[in-house]
Amino acid sequence: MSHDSAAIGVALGATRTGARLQRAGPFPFFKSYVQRSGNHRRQRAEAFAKAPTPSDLENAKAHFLGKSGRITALMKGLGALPVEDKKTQGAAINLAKQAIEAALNERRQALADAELETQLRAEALDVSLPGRMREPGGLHPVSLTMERIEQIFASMGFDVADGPELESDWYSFTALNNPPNHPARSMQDTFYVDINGDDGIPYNLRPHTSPMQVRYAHAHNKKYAEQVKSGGTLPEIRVICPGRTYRVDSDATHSPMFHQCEGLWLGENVSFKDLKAVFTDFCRTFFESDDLALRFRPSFFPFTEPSAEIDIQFQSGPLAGRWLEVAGSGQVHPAVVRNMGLDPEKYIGFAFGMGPDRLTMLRYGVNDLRLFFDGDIRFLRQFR
Ligand code: 2NL
Repeated sequence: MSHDSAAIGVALGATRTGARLQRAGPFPFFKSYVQRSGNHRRQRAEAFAKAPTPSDLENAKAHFLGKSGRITALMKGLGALPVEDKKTQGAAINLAKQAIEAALNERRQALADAELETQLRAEALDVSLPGRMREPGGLHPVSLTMERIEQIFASMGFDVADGPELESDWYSFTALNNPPNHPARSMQDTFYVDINGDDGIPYNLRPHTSPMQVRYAHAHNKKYAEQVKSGGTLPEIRVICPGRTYRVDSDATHSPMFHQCEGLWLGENVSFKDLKAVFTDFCRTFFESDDLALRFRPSFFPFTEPSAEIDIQFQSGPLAGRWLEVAGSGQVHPAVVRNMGLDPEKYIGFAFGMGPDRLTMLRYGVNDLRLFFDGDIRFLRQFR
């Protein structure tokens, strides 16, 4: 507003010149202009100052400087004046015009400033607010369990092996004493892909981690072949194989993708007693409880004979007294030992398979397996 008044001051100076000239001349047009010029100045000042938006301001400008604006009309009127007056009046009009333009620009700037001010206010940053922190990541609860299992078995001298999730029919089934068309294959009904293996049978998504133990045994034999050939003994095979596995199954307790961790201990004198000792030790360490009871319940698996389910029983806590199945196990079937490239008359041992998903549910009290695979951060962040 005060800037506008300053601009009007300039305009006043201009018209003062016009007024002096006016007194000397007999031209009613300019007389009336001078008489009204005070009003014009006020009107102009108000018209500009009141223009609330840039487009209103441009309309106000048209009122003075537009095609049929007042200044334009004055300019047109000049033509009728004598040459001397043309000069002086022309100069006066120009000064008035400049003053109008100055006032106009002043207002334009003020409106632009106000707009910028509003925008800055709207986009204001409160730099005193604490920043939005990126949450630290964490391991998935099942990964925590896998790492825990690996660490416990590693402390008992077991190697940890890894292998392909896409397997040949031989490694997934045949090598494990599960010949084509055997009804026991339906226990591990899995997914097949559109690519055939060398045997003409489609590759499968491994339904258990057992193929990895067979692969590990082959690699082990190869590694020590020279040593054995020159009269040495083959070191025992002690390995666990954790990983993703697949079966056609999906409900609250089964997921088409799940996890397994199998273990194998083969040597010249490895017995069921060793299985009991190793697995009891594992369970007590895993569940951090010394008064955990174990039960080996007779069962059937094609790759072990005899076979047993392993149940555990907590003596205290929310699950106390109930028998909970945690693993399958057994003495490795002689046919499987042979498929591993070893003489079943010489090598004997045990294998077991457990579900890290289920162990995670038991350890943390999770009641629906699907929570592990939904990817809901509200569930997962509880395990950090
Ligand atoms: C289960 C059953 C089991 C095995 C897995 C195995 C592997 C080889 C040879 C012999 Cl290479 N056996 N694995 C043995 C018995 C049971 O798992 O229900 N797991 C969750």
